Parts: sequence; C-alpha cells; structure tokens
Amino acid sequence: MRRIFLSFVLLLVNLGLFAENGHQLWLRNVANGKVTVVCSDKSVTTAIAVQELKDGWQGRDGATITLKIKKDKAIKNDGFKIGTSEIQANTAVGVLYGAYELLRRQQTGEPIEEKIFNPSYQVRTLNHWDNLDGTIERGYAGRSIFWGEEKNLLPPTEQEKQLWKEYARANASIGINGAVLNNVNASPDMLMPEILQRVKEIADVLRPYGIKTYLSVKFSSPSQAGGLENSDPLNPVVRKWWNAKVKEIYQLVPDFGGFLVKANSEGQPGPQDYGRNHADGANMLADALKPFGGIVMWRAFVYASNDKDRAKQAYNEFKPLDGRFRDNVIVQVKNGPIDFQPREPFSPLFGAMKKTSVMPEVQITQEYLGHSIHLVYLAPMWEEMLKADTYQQGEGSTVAKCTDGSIYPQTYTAVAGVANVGLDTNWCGHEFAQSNWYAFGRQAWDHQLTSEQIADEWIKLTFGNAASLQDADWKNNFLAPVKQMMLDSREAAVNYMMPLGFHHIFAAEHHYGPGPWWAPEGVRSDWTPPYYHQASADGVGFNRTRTGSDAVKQYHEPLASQLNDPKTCPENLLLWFHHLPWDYKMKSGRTLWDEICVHYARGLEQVGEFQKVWDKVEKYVDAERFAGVQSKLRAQRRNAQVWNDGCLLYFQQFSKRAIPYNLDRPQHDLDELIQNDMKRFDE
Ligand code: GCV
Repeated sequence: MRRIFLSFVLLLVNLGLFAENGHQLWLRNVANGKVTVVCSDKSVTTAIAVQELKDGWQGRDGATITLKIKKDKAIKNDGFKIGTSEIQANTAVGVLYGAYELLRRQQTGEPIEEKIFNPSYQVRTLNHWDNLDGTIERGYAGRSIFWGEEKNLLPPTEQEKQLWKEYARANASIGINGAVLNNVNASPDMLMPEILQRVKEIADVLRPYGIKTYLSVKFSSPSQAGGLENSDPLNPVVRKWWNAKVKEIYQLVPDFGGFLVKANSEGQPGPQDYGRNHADGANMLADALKPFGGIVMWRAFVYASNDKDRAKQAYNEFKPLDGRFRDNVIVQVKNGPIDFQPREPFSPLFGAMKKTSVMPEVQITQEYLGHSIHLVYLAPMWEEMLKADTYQQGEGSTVAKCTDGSIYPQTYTAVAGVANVGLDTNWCGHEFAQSNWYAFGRQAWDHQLTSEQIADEWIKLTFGNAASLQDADWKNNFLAPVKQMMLDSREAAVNYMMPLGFHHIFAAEHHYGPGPWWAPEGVRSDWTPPYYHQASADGVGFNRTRTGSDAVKQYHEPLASQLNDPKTCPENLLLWFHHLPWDYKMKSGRTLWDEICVHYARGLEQVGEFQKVWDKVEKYVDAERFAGVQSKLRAQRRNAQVWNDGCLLYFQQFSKRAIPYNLDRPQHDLDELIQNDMKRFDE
C-alpha cells in the first residue's frame, strides 16, 4: 500500500500538480505515518518538538519516541543525543534540535543510530542588515521582515507574527540560535523605547524556537539618541547611559543576547573619535551587558583611507589589542582580509589573536556573488575558509579550530552570517539562495560537514519527498546533476568574475557587474578597482610579498613563505599576493594572460552547462520553481558574458596580447560596458 501511495505522490509531483512557491524552504515534507511522542517536559519549546515530529514523521508507522531533558556530560550546551526511539538533551532547545535532526535523517534517508550531536559554536547568528525604514543593505529578496516606517510603531499584525514564527522555525531546524535584527550601519533610533517595544514583540516570537535576539548599536547613541555631550567610552556619564539602556532592554527581553558593533569603519563613529581604542569601546558595552549574561560582537572590519594596503588593516589595528578585551567580547572577523570577495585568503586574524575570542563572519546574501540572480552555492567557499590551515599552533590549526575553542580558551564561541532573507515569497529571491541560508546553519552547527553532504540534504529536502528517496531515476538524473551543479557553481563564479586572485574589480556601489576601469577623480583609491588589480603594461596583480606591502608577514610560517613565492603560492590566489608580468609562465604552461582568458571562458562555459543541467531536469521540478531558476540562469549567463567581455577587453589594453584564438570572441564593446556599468547590466 505504502509503495503505491509513494508512487502516486511522485506522479503528482512530476505532473506539477503540487504547487510550490519556495516559501516552505527545506521544510516541505509531511508525515507519511503515525508516531506517538512521549514527553514529560511541558515547555513551549518541547511542545513544538512534539508537533514537528508528528507533522513530519517518516519513520516506522506506529512508532513511539520519547523526548527527555536529562543532563549528560557528553552532551554539550544545546547538543543532543538521538536514537531510534529517544531524543535526549540538556535543554528544551536541544530536544527541539534533536527532533529536527531525526526528521532530517528520515527525510533524507540518512542512517539513524544512537549518536550525540554537539554544536561546533555556541552562538550561531544571522546578521540582518535591515534598516528601520524597511530597506535592507545588500538585500536582494525584498524588504525587511522586521521593519518598515509604516509598521515600526504599530503592534505587529498576526500575519507578521506568523512570518516571524516561520522564520524562527526555519532557523531552529538548522541550529541557528541568534538573530541580530538590524543593520550594522545602525540607526541611533534603534534604541528608542517605541522601537524596543517592537524588538520585544519579535523576541517573544523567536524565543520558543531557541533564538536569542541581538541588536546592532551605533556607537554614538549616547550623544545622538541620549542627548549627551559625547559618546566617549571612558566618560562615566556615557557608561551610565549604556548601563541604563541595557537594563531597559533586559526588562523587555530578559534573554537578550547582546550587541553587534561596527565602529570606526566606513564612516561609522567609534572609540577612536575620542582617542580611545577598540578594546575601550567594546569593554564599555561588555561591562554593561555582563550582569545580564549578554555579549558584544565587535567587528574587525575596519580600514582607514591612508594605509597602503587595505588587506593589512584589520590585523594591524586588532592584533596589538589581543588580550585586552573582556571575556564577553568576541571580535567578529570577516572570512577574508578585504570584503566577502568571490575568493580571498582567510583573514590573518584567525589564530593570531590568542587571548581574545574571535568569530568568523560570512556573507550569505550575495553582495559580491551575483545577488539573488546568480546560482552560487556558497558552502564550498566557507568550507575552504573553515578548513584552511593557519599553522598558528602547528600544522592542523585550521580556522575552525582557532575559533571553536579547541585550540584557544574562549568563554564564548560564535559564528555569524549576513542574512539573505526578505519579504519575497521564497524568502531569498532565488530558490538556490535558500541553500546558502541552509548551509550556513548546518556548517555553524558542525563545521566539519562537507559542502557535498549539505547540498545532498538540501536538494532532497527542497525538491524531493519520501518517494524520490526510493527512486533511482530521481537520484541519478536529478539529485546527482543538480548537486554537481551546486558544487561547481562557486568556482564558476570565481572564473567568470575574478579568477586567479583578482578581487574587488566590481562596478561601484551595486557590486553586481564588472568595473575594473572605475576610478573617478577624487574617490579614495582603495574604493577603486585599479587599486586592487594594479594592471599596467608590465603586468597585473597586487604585490603583497616582502618586496611589496608585506601582507604575507601577517600569516604564520610556513604559510607566509609559501604565499610570498609565486611558485608556491596557490594559483587561485596568485594575483592577490603577486604582481606578475603578462607572460609569466603558469603551471599549465600557458602565459598568465592566456590563463586569465581561459578562466573567464571556462566560467562562461560552466554557466552554459548549468543551463543545460537545469533544462534537463524539468520533469522533476514543479513548474513555478523550474521556470524561476531557468530564467535566472539565463540572466546569469548574460551577466557572465558581460564579465568576460568587460574584463578581457579592459585588461587587454594593458597586456596588448590577443585573446587565444581558440576561445569565443567578446560580444560587447568595452565602451558600451563602461558607459552602462551603473545599470547593473543584464539583471
Ligand atoms: C553594512 C561592505 C558593504 C557594505 C557593508 C560593509 C560592512 O563594504 O558594501 O554595504 O555595510 O561591507 O560589512 O560593514
């Protein structure tokens, strides 16, 4: 009977009779059997776990499962133990995570045996760059789910609360346990009592799902919102103001998580405005939060306009402060030293700060990776960073280990992802952008998971069902090619945007298309692409070796020496660290110029291959999601062409060499691209 039912479901799906619009994310699967759930705990959180198990059960029909909150030393924090008939955890949230894990295993066909699952990081947060007016900085999926001028001062509607609940559920299902509700470029209005009232409303909805609420704060809030003379962190009146504000917040949100701060960066105010340093600023806020158990996530994304190499600045400012931060401060470091580029080396701050808690920050929203138009699965990029060896404490001191507390003692461990969530029906703008939200949560929970495993799970949950798991055709002709496409997609984007260590050659402001030429007079040079690519008749690339800016010195040996030598520097980072002649011989035997051309062409070709893969799987996907992805792949292909043409024709002016004749010729004129670069070509 069951087989007949499953085949029937599969038939309906294949016929496109189950409408899907992506809103359900990876939580589409429904129960196909009954389960009895025994749970003596009566909290709202375990009640959710009970309901989830009943609604999504795909295990043995008629089974009984017991949920237990019972301390076990081997279970850490909100970790859990699952078996075939029991979920055990230290906390109610742990039980909820256990329920989601069990369901995921049933729904993806992974084995279920007795096993403990502990999180790699304690704090796993999404950073929303949402503004109070409802816009989202670098958001490509509609307006904010939290804010809007017309909404902020009104009580939330039932519809809003429902959406927040769905958001919380999606996060909990992948282990995310924190949400920073507003942009790091924060408004001082965020701390107004009326706005804090809405923060309370949001926190009340997120709490049952184990999600703590955090806020980004503007460092100058005491003077801007509180009317004080200044916001100097050593001024007792300022400290008193923050203490009172923090108390006010905790009265509304008793489990408030803490603050995220962007200070003295890109025009934001900070302690340096008063001759103080980052530790002075962070510690002031940490002291205010400490009595309530709150933390400060203090960003290391800083760069002044006068330094010769922007890539060195975060390290230069923060490394000397190592050991001077309170234990409830975590320095939040972007994955690379510059700014979420398609490929960067890991930030040299990882592992270098030995007496300070450090947390990685990645960008889920695709500011520099094609917005919500390009299909780019980001897990491989984050996996590359997490598994990179810093050598700080000998071989194997990976970024993951340097930040998860296993090498350095940290009172708190954490990881952050800049969210890609908005009011679009499918939350993320692109069906496949959902996989990046999913992957962030899964890697934050277990930084040893592979991108391949995460993609496998996500595809099964997002496009499959109980029937597909047993269908060899679905696995061979849908799961396998789509997974491969996802796994190849990040490298494809690197190829058609910035291969071989190129970085920040984007069109200004929107950061979507190419703009290696963009350098108007009067703009600070480190905001212009020519600063980063340094192309001239003699060659291309940024010299960060010992004869150049010596950024390599910020890395530990033997890595510093490896990076310093073009022969041992990984070729995919060559132009990040080296300025080399156009005729430089690459490992392939080609010249550097030819190799650049081949990479752009390869990227373009890869997107063409993705189109074929997708068209071929049409019969396995519902009509709406199929058409959405198909149309976006076409736009991606057009945009990749623009990247190829813009970059090759621009750099050719310096290389003075022909594009290898076996490669397709450009389709656009350089002048046309330059004149139109602000239009976000081919969106
Ligand atoms: C929130 C980059 C982005 C900015 C962003 C900044 C940051 O510069 O372009 O939009 O500001 O990073 O991370 O603070």
